[in-house]
Amino acid sequence: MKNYYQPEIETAPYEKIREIQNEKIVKQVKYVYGNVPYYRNLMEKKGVTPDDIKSVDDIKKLPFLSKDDLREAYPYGLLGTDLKNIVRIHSTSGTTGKRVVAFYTQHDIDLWEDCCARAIVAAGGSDEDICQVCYGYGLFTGGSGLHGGSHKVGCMTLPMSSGNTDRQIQFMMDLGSTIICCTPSYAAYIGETLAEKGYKPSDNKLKAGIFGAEPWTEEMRQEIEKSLGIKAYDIYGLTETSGPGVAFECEEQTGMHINEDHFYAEIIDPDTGEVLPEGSKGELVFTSLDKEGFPLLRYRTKDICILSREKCSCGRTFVKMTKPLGRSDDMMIIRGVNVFPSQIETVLLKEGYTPNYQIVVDRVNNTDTFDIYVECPAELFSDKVSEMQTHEKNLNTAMRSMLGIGPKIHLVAPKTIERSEGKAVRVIDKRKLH
Ligand code: DLL
Repeated sequence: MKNYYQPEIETAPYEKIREIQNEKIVKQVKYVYGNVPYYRNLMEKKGVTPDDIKSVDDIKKLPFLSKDDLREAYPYGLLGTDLKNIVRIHSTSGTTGKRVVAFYTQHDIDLWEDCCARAIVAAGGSDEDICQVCYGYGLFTGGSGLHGGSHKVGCMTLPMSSGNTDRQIQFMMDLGSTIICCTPSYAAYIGETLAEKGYKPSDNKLKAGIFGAEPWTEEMRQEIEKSLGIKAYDIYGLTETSGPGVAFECEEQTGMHINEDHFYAEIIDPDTGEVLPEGSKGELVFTSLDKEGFPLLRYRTKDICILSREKCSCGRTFVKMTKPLGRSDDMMIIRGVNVFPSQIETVLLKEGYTPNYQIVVDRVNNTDTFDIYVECPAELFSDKVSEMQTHEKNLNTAMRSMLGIGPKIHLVAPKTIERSEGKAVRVIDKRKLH
């Protein structure tokens, strides 16, 4: 049986979705032009007025917004309504520069929670479920977003927040949680801890996990599915567009459906800003279609992905996005070679290592250094130096063939790389500090 949270829209014919988008974009552009002087200035500079926007086809005439604009307009410059109508804020965990602060009216929260509810139902959730939310609560959007969605679906919601893994496991086992929501790296850690405590995957009642907020590979999905005995679903979003639930995976697990009645997606060439045709790889750009508090038009996410309108067996008609294949800004250039952390993770898991690793890039005597610290699984561990060197050499060869560049591999003892309860810190690029 197929389950949808809002079937009439989730399975609407493409023409119907387009009609809704066309209606909404005309209103949203007028709203932003009238309420957000910062964006009105950008439109005026480009010589565009709301009258030029008659359908989503005209979106390409609008100026882009980037994180730099958000910094410049910080904190209130992109607000779409009076502060008295705002009921909440969320914010990014950004460690450099000013944080992004997003504003929500009650209407925005309602629509956001609907998006998260769609994701939970797509993962098989219903009011019969017990949903353990272990994304961080607070300024981060993960906890509140999935929490609100879980309420809407009618699940019994466990507002655990992240961390305190022993307590997570105790609640999970005692209350019989059936759905877990957290970052994939935390899911992997919970799986590992369960095994250490002597639990088999079949000992828990979990059936599904909703994981996102950071890049993760197909190999990592398989590992989590095995260790927790669940089906693992991807969920995508960013603070600027409200949070998780901009896009979510269905049972086909072949990309995430974008909630197109609320967000219009484009793929652009990150260098030229040119809109690329469906199927092209490029930077994802979102236009909110019905936001009040923080209505962003043509926001550049820096996430690199591909959109596809291929028919999905789940019956949903929303366009699908691939997992972010990297970010136009987290791509590392090491000795002139483009390297994405996700490629490194793919090699590690293929070679039988765990996703506990750290990449350290530095520059010594004008030459980039590239080191990867990886925990050695117990079955590969040996106290013979020569054996360990052989493992390191093999891993170096596998990396070189994937990346075109060979890192120095350091196998370290199990459990020595710090575990994450939120987003894992995978890359330490010391070059940026110079
Ligand atoms: O991470 C919102 C979120 C919370 C999404 C919980 C999913 C689940 P930010 O902290 O603003 O918001 O970070 C947004 O994280 O631009 C992507 O680069 C990355 N990201 C989010 N979801 C995924 C995903 C939240 N499923 C940034 N896969 C985005 C890969 C993701 N990267």
